[in-house]
Amino acid sequence: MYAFNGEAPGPRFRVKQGATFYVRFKNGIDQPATIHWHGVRVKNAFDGSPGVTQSAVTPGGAFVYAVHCPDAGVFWYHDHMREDIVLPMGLYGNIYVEPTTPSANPAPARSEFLILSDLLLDTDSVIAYGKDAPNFALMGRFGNLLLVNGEPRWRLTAAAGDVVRLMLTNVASARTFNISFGNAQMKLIASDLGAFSREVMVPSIMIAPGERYTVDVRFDKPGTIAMVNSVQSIDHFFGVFSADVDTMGYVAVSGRTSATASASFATLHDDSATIRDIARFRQYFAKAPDAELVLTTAIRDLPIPVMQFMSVDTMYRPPLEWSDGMSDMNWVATGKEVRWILRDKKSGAENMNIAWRFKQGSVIKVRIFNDPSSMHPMNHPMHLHGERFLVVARDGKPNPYLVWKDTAIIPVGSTVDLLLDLSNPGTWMLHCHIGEHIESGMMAAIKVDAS
Ligand SMILES: [Cu+2]
Repeated sequence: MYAFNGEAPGPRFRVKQGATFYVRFKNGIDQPATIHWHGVRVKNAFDGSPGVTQSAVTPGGAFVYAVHCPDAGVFWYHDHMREDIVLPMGLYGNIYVEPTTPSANPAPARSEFLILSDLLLDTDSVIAYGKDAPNFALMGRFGNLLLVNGEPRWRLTAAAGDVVRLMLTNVASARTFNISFGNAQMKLIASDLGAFSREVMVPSIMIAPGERYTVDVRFDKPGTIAMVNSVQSIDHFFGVFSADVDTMGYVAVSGRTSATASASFATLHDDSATIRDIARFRQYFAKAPDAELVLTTAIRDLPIPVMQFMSVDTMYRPPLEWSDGMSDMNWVATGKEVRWILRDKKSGAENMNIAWRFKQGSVIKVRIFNDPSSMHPMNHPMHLHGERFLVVARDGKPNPYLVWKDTAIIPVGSTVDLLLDLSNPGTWMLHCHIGEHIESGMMAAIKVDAS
């Protein structure tokens, strides 16, 4: 594995909102690297975007990052070079930014950070990565070993009645997780950059690569409760689904009485600070899109049987790719044959040729359409650096669950409206967070001019 300071996941940073911390980064691995502070609205020069905000730090080289944290929440940092390799291989860690004004809503006494990832192994080793370009370039690399905080068997102990706050971060290259804890009740509290405007009970928590979610979970009865990833696998040829459940860990709930039982668990609180903050943007919710993106792909030179298979008109295209249902074809496809594309609907420009330019302080609606008729459609978790956005509508329907985000999943065939709060000047990457997709071209840069 690769590691930060010998640890995978890397050390967790814990700072107060408004603080700036400095990181002296020395590259001790065998390939160029940069560090990106995912979700943190840092100064552009310290964003760690290779070729955009800095040149990659060569092996043996160094760079000092000043990481200013204006927003409270759960963030993460990772190497931004060859993400198809460095994400599964361990170059990630959490940043927790404590709010300066604590929420009026009570938090449970206990909290845990859960970093979700996966690793693709054969009997004795990690399956090799592509040298010059990623392999598994179609759906991305789905691991066959699921990890929580780098461990295959996560463990937690609790007392009956305990409410535990879990802060989840998905650092997997391609996998979207759907997490639940037996029948334990779960309340959704926060996501990427702070609290939801209103808490909501959820049966499970779906989390795409790059996203964070905070949930309160109540463990009512004594016993052993499995933490599971519960998804639907798909046979692409026949369009047949099958249930797929993986146990990622266990919570041992003892019969002793909880010392921390939270009486307010059943209450769904409003977060007045978030509501006030978002209220300023409501006037823009219904405006026409300022810019539109289409997500698609271009594929060439794959073996003929693979091309024939993928061109079958009746091949089933699921809105979400939960697992790798066609791994042989996926493995053989590399970033040389597959090009993933963000296309500006108006100009037709693609990826780094998209030259969007806005003024600092503008509020921009970007409509993203994930084209289901492309050669190989797939869900894409889109991530914007250095700014924040609201998902205001999905397929024309207003989204009632408002929270500030930096990453949002765009299912196949869906149209998603993002409202961007462009408060931070600089040139910021907008890209798919699937490691194999960004390394196969699926990125653009947005220029925000200082006002
Ligand atoms: Cu993608």
